[in-house]
Amino acid sequence: MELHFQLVLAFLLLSPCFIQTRRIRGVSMSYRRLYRERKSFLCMDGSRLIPFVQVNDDYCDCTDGSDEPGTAACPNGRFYCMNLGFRPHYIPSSRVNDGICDCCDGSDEFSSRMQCPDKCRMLGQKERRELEETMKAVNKGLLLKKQLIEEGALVWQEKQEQLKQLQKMAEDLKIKLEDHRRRKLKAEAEKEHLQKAVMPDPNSVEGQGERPGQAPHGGRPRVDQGSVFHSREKEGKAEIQEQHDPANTSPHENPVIREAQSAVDSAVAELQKVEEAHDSVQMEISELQEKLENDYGPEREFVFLLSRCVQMTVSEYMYTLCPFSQVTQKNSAGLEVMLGKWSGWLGPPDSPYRQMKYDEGEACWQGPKRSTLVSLVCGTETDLRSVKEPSKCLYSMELQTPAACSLNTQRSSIHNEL
Ligand code: MAN
Repeated sequence: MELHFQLVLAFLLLSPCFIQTRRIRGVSMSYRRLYRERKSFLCMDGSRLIPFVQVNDDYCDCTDGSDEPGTAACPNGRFYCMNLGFRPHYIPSSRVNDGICDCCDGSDEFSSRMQCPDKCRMLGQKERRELEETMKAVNKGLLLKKQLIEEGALVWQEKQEQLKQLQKMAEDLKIKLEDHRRRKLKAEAEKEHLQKAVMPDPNSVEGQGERPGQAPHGGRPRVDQGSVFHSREKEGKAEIQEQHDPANTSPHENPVIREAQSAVDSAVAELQKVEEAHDSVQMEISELQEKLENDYGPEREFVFLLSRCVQMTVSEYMYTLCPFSQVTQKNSAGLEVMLGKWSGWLGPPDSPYRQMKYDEGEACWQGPKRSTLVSLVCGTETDLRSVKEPSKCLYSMELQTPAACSLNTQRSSIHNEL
């Protein structure tokens, strides 16, 4: 019985079918046609023609390693893992029978002490389940993205209206500004006129040679126009004096001039207020215009982010990302540091919206100015997924949002599986 079994085994081992299986081990289906047991084998680089028995005989004959795909004989050989039920792939031939399971079907350890069970089906099932989850998430993300695009359209409209209002305000303020400039000039002219009326002509002979504050030839003393500092007592006296003898009163003690000066002062103050309001409206306009000029994606899918800031706490720091604006970091003592201002999209040319750059942040001690790279990934929520500082003062964030979902995300996931 035992002898019979040994004979069957010997027959099987020597049968051409077995030899072929052994010879073509580690070869993909598409290359199998090059490994034909009844013919000689031509090295794939065309360098040598060898008898087929020399294929996978554990001796390297071809310089490209193509005669030994199933052994570790050639340093540049590669072994094909069929991995049925999962993904086929190549491993370097040096890993064949090295005691480590590389192929999930265990085919690379065909004559080693290592027992490699076939895990491909299980891995394939796991990956397909994960893929289904991803696809569900992407599909959900794509639906949510539609809502975000609508939300973004409203934000866009609001911003446009805000811009119109600001521009109207700026126009009104400009008119007001001109009006206040005129008022100031008028007040100044009135004051000058009144001053001239109570003061002698400085160009007259009488006024020549006079020193500041000195009375020209017994005339009224000249006082610096800017100084209107009097004691109340003095003021009272001056008013009385003027009532009796206006010619004896200094121009600044003269209530009419004082009134004219205060009219000038208030005109100046009013003008200043309007100028400040105009400047701040102009500043808001240019900030808003700059925002509206940004690229928010082909469907303006990222506009909604203008009205959102996202936060994440990592160890002692709280990070805040206000998209298209800035990134900050607050420590536990409440000290806030700027990690970068919006600079632009930085993704690769085929998907530029995959990365945002924020730079020109607060300078790092003995280091560069802080800057942050934000990677956008498809997710069903808009939130920070991670924040890291891979090197000192250079930060990286992962922002998940449905706005980053695309059919490509779906396709690339499917593509991975094949
Ligand atoms: C602060 C933080 C850190 C940074 C150091 C650099 O502590 O901004 O993220 O690494 O400064 O000195």
